[in-house]
Amino acid sequence: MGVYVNQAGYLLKGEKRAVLTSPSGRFFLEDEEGKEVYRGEVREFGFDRSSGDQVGTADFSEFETPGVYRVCAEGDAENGGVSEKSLCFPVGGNVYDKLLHDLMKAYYFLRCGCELKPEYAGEYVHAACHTGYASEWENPSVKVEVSGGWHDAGDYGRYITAGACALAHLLYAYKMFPKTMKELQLQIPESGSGVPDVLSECRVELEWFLKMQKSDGGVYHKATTARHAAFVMPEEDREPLYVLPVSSMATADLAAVCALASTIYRPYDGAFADRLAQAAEKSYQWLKENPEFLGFRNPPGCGTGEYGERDDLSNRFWAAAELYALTGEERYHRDLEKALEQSFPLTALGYGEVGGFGLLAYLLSGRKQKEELRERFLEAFVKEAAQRVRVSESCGYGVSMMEWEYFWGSNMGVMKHGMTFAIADVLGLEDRVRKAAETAELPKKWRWPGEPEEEVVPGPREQRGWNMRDHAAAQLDYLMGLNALGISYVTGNGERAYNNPHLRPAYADGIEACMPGMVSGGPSAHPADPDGKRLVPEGTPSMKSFVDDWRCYSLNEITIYWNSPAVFVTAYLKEKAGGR
Ligand code: 9MR
Ligand code: ZN
Repeated sequence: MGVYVNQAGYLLKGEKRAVLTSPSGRFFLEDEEGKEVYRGEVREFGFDRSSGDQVGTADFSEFETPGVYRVCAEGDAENGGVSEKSLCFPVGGNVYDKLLHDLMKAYYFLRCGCELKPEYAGEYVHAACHTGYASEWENPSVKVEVSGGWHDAGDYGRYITAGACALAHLLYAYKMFPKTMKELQLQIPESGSGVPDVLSECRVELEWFLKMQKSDGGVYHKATTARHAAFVMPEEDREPLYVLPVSSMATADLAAVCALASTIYRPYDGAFADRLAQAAEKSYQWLKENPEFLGFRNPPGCGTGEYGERDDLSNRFWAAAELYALTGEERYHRDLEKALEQSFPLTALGYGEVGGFGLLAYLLSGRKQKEELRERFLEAFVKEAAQRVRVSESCGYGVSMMEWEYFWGSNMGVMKHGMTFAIADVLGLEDRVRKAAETAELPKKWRWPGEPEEEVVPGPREQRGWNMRDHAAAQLDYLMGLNALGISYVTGNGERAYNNPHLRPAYADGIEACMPGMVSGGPSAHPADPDGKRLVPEGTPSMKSFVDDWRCYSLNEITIYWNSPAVFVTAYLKEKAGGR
């Protein structure tokens, strides 16, 4: 039997729950001295498909006394009344401070091209890495200086579309939750300069973006070695570096992100804001001159991340929307409207599909908006959030994931749904979402090619009546341990946090504890690496298909765009709570 909680803790106001795999009976809350401080009845949910368990909820939302507690399930007389206890967790107004700090500080640990010094990195130091010139893959005599930015993930590659996604999450978090994001102190080399640390950290990636732009505005898709390095420290990876050919996705994403960043950095550094705006316009010009989709496939001999896409429709839309937000010029408005004539997912917040960023750009621009467009975008977020409410009501853990949605990097899915709830709240759509959720339908099962259709029998549904904030919080609860394995998926955060990511420096530095703040990709019902397949037996329920093993890249890697939606959701909850 398990009693699962958010190991980072619970804010004073709002939903507080534990999930129990003994679905009925009574529970109580015990303080650090073992004294009972609250008592309640377990609310039975029934069979939860993602975990394969019968589950129930211990709801202690009304308990608002700061402290450190455990949830205890009262044992029955048959086993002598022995109770099962959860891990310890705090309740209080600042429980997410360390988490948010660590999630954002993780980017410092991923910096490339510079030394990580003990003043900022503690024991997780390393020498400057990947500082040599890179050769153009197709024309190696052309050398370019592209040092800097963040390592993408467990590997040492640097990829524009992945970086754009992470930057979009972080910069929109800054834009939408300014108090929290501005106050965040990261102890990085730029701290104390008068610029918020979050912006200093993001500038590291933006400066690298600017280096990846060619003189004609086209943007190299990525900068990597030919193959992923061995599990060595970054400065020991001395294979030749390459920049890979321009893609229209990378070019559009750079235009979008630089336009977005330009406005944000303007109050702190006008010259940098100008450089960003010029870069955005230049790449946009390239897009106009190259209207055809220019995709990306790894050329023979190159085995690093591909980040290929089937089209660039959402990327071009996003670029037009951000340039409209930046300049207010009608030509960009026309372009974004034109881009909408073709179909792509409007609310996506990923590294491939980026439409949702375009919607945010438009809705938050403060520029003249067409009423019908505005309404269409709002309605798109309403529909998406309502469907995600419906999904979370069908999960005993309150997670907005169908049992078949646990793929490689599932934690990003969970956090993106958290973002959707947060966005719906900020845009004032809560009532509309609640109403739409009553009749919303579950998403249609994604099928492997050739997989036969089967009748989907809807499982239990618990209409919890949560607001957007509570739905968003439930996604973070899951990440932080309120899941069927009772694991916190953020290193160094929570009593039982995973510790062995597929992350080269974390392995090669020989230090037992992983650097804090790294978000694992999380469970996948279809492990795509040999170790994962062996270590997670076939038939394991989705939510339990995880193993904390550094070899398993499809289950336990980290990436810059898995941390960033967690930053967004945590910052939202903190800003919304205002210290309570
Ligand atoms: O998340 C990506 C997954 O869906 C792909 O199947 C996989 C294989 O190409 O790549 C994953 O992305 C990785 C990228 O290629 C390189 N950096 C780390 C990314 C996360 O594992
Ligand atoms: Zn590096």
